[in-house]
Parts: sequence; C-alpha cells; structure tokens
Amino acid sequence: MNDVVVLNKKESIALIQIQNPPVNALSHAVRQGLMEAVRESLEDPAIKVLAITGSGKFFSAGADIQEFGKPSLEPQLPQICNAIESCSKPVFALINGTALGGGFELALSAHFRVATASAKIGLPEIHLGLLPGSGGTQRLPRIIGADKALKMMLNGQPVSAGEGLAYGVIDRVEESGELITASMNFMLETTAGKHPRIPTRERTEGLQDEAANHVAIGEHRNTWQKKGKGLYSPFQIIDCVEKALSTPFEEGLKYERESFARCLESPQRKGLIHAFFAERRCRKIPELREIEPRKLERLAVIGGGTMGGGIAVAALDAGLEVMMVERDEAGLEKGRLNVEKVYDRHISKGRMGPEDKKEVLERFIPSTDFERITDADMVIEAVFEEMEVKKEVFRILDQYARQGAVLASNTSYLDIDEIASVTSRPEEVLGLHFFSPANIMKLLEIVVPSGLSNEVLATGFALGNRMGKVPVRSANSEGFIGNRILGAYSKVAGYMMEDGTSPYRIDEAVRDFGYPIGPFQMFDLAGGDIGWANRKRKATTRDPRERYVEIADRLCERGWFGQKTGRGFYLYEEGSRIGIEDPEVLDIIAGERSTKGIRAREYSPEEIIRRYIGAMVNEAAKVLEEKVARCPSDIDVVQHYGYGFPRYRGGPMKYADMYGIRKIVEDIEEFSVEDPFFWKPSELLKTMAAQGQTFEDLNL
Ligand code: T1G
Ligand code: NAD
Repeated sequence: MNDVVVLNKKESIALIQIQNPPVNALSHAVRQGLMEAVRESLEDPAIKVLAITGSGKFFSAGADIQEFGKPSLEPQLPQICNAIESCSKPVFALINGTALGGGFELALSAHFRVATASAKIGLPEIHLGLLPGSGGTQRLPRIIGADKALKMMLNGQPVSAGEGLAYGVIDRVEESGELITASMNFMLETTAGKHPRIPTRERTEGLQDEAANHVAIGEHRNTWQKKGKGLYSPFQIIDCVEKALSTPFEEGLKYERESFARCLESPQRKGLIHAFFAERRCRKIPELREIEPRKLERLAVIGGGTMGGGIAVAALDAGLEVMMVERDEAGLEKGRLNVEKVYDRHISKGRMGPEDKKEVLERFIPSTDFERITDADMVIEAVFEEMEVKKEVFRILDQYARQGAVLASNTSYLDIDEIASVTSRPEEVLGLHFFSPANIMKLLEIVVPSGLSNEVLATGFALGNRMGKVPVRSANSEGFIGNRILGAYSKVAGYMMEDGTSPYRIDEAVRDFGYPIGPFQMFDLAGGDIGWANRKRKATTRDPRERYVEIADRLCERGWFGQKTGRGFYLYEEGSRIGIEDPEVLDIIAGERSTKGIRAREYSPEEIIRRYIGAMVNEAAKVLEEKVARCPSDIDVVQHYGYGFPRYRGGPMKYADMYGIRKIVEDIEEFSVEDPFFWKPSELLKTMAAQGQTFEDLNL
C-alpha cells in the first residue's frame, strides 16, 4: 500500500481507508493504493468482506481536479469502480462524510452503502463542465430511476444521507457513533448470506417504470433547453442517462466515456475549472497568513438605504448583531423597512416563519443616535456617494467608535485614503465594496488604502467569509477593479449604439455570449440618474479628446431613468420588470447620430463581442499593470460574481487567453484607427503578445 490508502484487517473484514487530506481527492496515488488494497483483500482467504471509507470530514470529494488536462495515468477511476463492482466478496462503502463526484461513484460501485447521518452525497461535475465519468450516469439511474438521478446530476448540489436513504441509494444511515463499529454487524451478516451481493450494473429497480423515465428525460431536456443556453455538459448528462435506460451496461459505459472525453476537452470545462481555482485563490493573501482577524460580533451600518439595508441583512444572516444609524426618524423608518421587507418576502415564499423573523430582528437595533456605535466591532458606512458627506460621517465615527473598531466605507468610486484622512486612525479604515442587492450578490471588493493594518484587512476578509461572500482584494483606485472595467465596456456599448447598432441588438449579442442581461438592461436596472449625476460632475474635467455619447443624457432629461420610472432604454409596462423595445428611443438615437453626422453601421454579433470584450480586457490589463488587482484570476472572479460574466467562459482574462492575447491586441489596433484615444492597447498586453505570455502565467 502507500501512505494515502491504508489497509487494516479487522476480523474477516478488510478496512480500506483513504487518507489524502484535505478532501481525499482521488489522485493517482490514491487510485493506485485502492487498486492494490482491493487486489490484496481478494487474494487473502481470511478476508470475507471489503469496506472502503474515508477520513476526517470527507469520504472523498472525487477526482483530483488538478490532474485534469494532464496525461491520465492508470489505473483510472472507471477501472477501479469496475474492479470493486465485480469483486467476488461483498464490498461496503462506509460513507463517513462528504462523498462527491468520483467519490460518490466509487461508493455506487460498492454492493452496499452505509452513511453517517451527517454525510452528504452528490454529483457536482456539472459545475466543472463535466459529467460523472466513472459509471455514475449508468449506475445511479439503475438504482433510483432517471428523474432523481438527473436531479442529482443537473443541479449538482449534494443531498443528505437521509435523502439518499429515501431515494434508495443509501442502504442504511447510522445516526451516531463510529461508522465502522456501527456497521460491523451489517457487514458480518453478509458473510452469513443474509444480504445478497448484487453488482450495481445488474440492479433494475430504477428501470422498472419505463414511462416515467421517458417523461423525466423529456422534461429535464426541455428545462435545460430553456435555461442552459450555450452550455454543453448538461445535455451530455441527459444523453448519457437516456442511454442507461435503453442499452446494455457496457455500451452505456462506453458512451459515457466518450461523452466525458468531449466534456474534458471543451473550453467550458477549462473555463469552469479555472473559475473554481480562481475563487479559492482570491482568498489567499500572503501577508495575512499569520494574522488573526479581530473579534467580530457587533456591526454598525451607517445609512439604511439600498446598500445599508442589504448590508444589514447580510450581517444579520451571518449571525451578527447589527445597529443601523440613520440621520433622522424618517430615514430610519425607511431603513427598518428595507430590512424587514427582505424577511417578509422570505415569509411570503414560505422560506421562514414569522417567529424566525422575530428572532432575527432581535439582533437588529435601529437608531438615530451615533453614540450607539460605541460598542461596535466594525462600522460600515453606506451614506450618499459624496466626499463631503462621507468625511463628515467619518469624523463622527472617529469620535464615537471604540479604539480597535474597524471603520469601513462602501463607496463605489471615492478615494478611501481621503476619507480615512479625517480620522485619527487611518490605518483602521478600509473599503468594503458590496454589490446591490448586498444580501444576495456574492462579490465583496476589499479596498486597501495606504498604511492599512493587516489585522484590519484580515477582519475585512473574515467578515466576507462569514457572510458567504467572495472577497477580492483591490488597491484604492477610482472605481476599484470592477466599476473601473465596467466604465470601459459601458463606453464601448454607447459608441456602438451611436454608430448605428440598436441597443437591443447589443444586449442580445451580450446575452448570447452568456451574460444574464445586456448593458442597456443593466443601466435601466441600476437607474440612469446615478450615472447622469456622475457624468455632469465630471463634465468639466473630461478630456476633450474623449468621445462622448449624449444619448443617455437625452433619456435622463426626459426623466427616463429606467425600471424605476417605467422608461429608460426600454419601456416597462405597469408593474413589469421586463422591458420592451421602444421606437421613440430609436428615434432619439437616430437624431443624435444625424446631429453628429455619423453614417449608421450595423455591427454583427461577433463584432459587438469583439469590441465589448476587447474594451474589457484592455482596461483589465491596465488594472493589472497598475497593480489595482493582485492577479488576473482575481479580475475573473470580480467580473463573474459582480457583473454577470458567464462562469463557463472562466472570466475575461481566461477568455482572452483562450481567444489569444495577440488577437486581442490586433483587434484593439484595428479599432484604434477610428478612435485612437479610447482604443489604446495597454503596455502589458503588448508585452504579453510579443513574448507569447498568457494571463494564466501571471496568476499567483
Ligand atoms: N480535487 C483537488 N483539489 C480539491 C478538490 C478536488 N476534487 N476539491 C477541493 N480541493 C481543494 C481545494 O482546491 C482547496 O485547496 C482544498 O481542497 C479545500 O477546498 C471522475 C469527473 C470538497 C465541498 O467537484 O466542492 O470526480 O485552496 O477550500 O469549502 O467522474 O472543495 O486549500 O489549496 O473548497 O471545505 C468532482 C469540488 C470532481 C468537488 C470542500 N468533485 N470541491 O469545500 O474547502 S470531478 C468536485 C468542492 C469528478 C469523476 C468526476 C469543495 C468541497 P487549497 P475548499 P471547503
Ligand atoms: P441610498 O440613497 O439608497 O441610501 C443612502 C442612505 O444614507 C439614505 O437612507 C440616507 O438617509 C442615509 N444618510 C445620508 N447621510 C447620512 C448621515 N450623515 N448619517 C446617516 N445616514 C445618512 O444610497 P445607496 O444606493 O444605498 O448607496 C450608499 C453607498 O453605497 C454610496 O456610497 C454608493 O456609492 C454605494 N454603493 C451603491 C451601490 C448601488 O448599487 N446602489 C452599489 C455599491 C455601492
């Protein structure tokens, strides 16, 4: 054996334990160890039963994701699963903790599955652009039928041991005690012939109701045709399960193998696995390795508007005590309602009862009195986006917050150094940039001004983790990572519109690329007035060489601010959040175009994306060059979690790597003929293209 798989013999039972922390991934060494342990147990006449189990909190989290894309080494997992299934001695999977993907498929190949009550089982491969490729698509439906099998494979979320028992895929759940000891009798009973050893491939319970299985295949396929536009692996999964119902096992297994190989080679798999590692990398900040975050139990939120309300809910949901301070009673009442309406909605949807709401709100303390913040561990300011207002608030915070409290601003654009400068403790002030709605959106940009204490930074990350956010470090620079890049591709969307392409066609192309909504739908959702105020503020300092599109201003002058006014780039019928195309908007655009003497030109969807993503990648490269983001994959995380960039494309930096850095530079140079001020390739991109580098090479 080797050191990652340990074989112990207990009475007539071979206990095969995977010990490969942190998650018992089925690396090459584990696969070798398993194969050897099975062989040795089979050869030993004293052994009557084999039991495979894990260690720590994991049975096994499945294939070692690090190995994908590298040459695959024997024995491969499907071989091990087949060897287990065809064992002449009964094999038990003792599921001591989480069993995912290949880990669960390993268990499916055993003849019996016993799980502890806290164990979880699942097939999350879909999230990696893959399918269960070690017989899972063939074995699971044979036990539980197509519908439940597809539910597990297509939503990718694990289910509890109890649910597994109800499905019929877990034979027994042990409520307490040590799993091996608790399963001893069950295992020994098989030697007395009490429980028949049936290889999973020969099981047929799930295949009995052919009509129901047929309906399930059709329904899941229909659902995914609607919601899975552009995705690859869900449809491969459905095809594989369909095969399981209609062909002999070996044939189905071969079909699964071929489908798996196609998924493995797909750009979507590369994008999704990149995203998996990217969102883990962004939490690893070298300077925080040895730093303990400060205590965090009481949070104060200043301002109860859109963001303050959302942040308060996120904090309450994370179990914190939350104070909310508003400037007057009317503001406070609005703030309180902003919080309560979230829970009222949960109640109306049956997600919580009135008692639960009451219990949560016991930790919520609204006030107009800043003195109430004196015992807060952290204060997050979310007042109006105006430097003078923020400074005034921070002067007050400095006066009332206790020594050692962390002070944070949720500003979208403003300079945190300047905000911090009005306090006597600038090293304790950082930016915590939440996204709207703050209780839902997972991105949290953690903005680091100069001289920030590492302990304070660590506490920012701890808050993000506690709230279930994806925290990304950003330097203190206007618009931080996300809004700065947003500025660039929003401009390009405006240019293309003024050049002659309808905003509706631009939105459509961006949606077809994989975004949930296009840029003009997003402007309508966010509210045009905010951007308009910002543009007016900057009008005097705008570089005269910058192309400025006035169309949005024309809409705002009419009071068309988007969804909230029923009209923006789209028309919204009473109460509807779905916009329809507005011919008057098209007339306004045509008017602006003719004023400027622009000859209309219709860009193709490919051209729209080339420009949109080209602007995004170029600005992102500047963000890297200026060290605003730590590494390219942090930008991918920001774009995915904050702005809707399709995860299966990995993020703009991964996309650029796959598209080709040189081609991106060539595109930018081609566009720069029309507008050399905007389309200036970043120095970093030019160097990378010259040296044949990729963004992946720059990841930490
Ligand atoms: N392979 C390699 N490393 C893995 C891994 C895996 N499967 N799962 C996690 N890690 C690393 C992770 O990168 C991190 O490393 C550390 O473990 C802790 O993870 C053939 C095709 C298991 C629920 O999709 O969902 O089997 O950052 O920080 O919050 O048919 O990780 O410390 O260096 O996330 O406790 C299917 C993916 C594979 C499971 C644990 N399996 N993992 O969450 O800790 S495909 C998955 C997770 C497959 C077969 C198919 C989660 C977790 P580092 P963590 P966590
Ligand atoms: P909002 O207008 O909805 O809320 C601001 C609240 O602050 C109001 O309720 C107001 O009464 C209160 N307030 C103003 N001055 C105050 C004071 N001195 N003391 C206490 N309360 C005071 O604004 P918002 O959209 O919630 O934005 C708040 C901050 O969050 C801004 O800095 C904004 O840039 C940032 N932000 C907004 C979004 C977004 O999408 N709305 C996203 C990220 C960040």
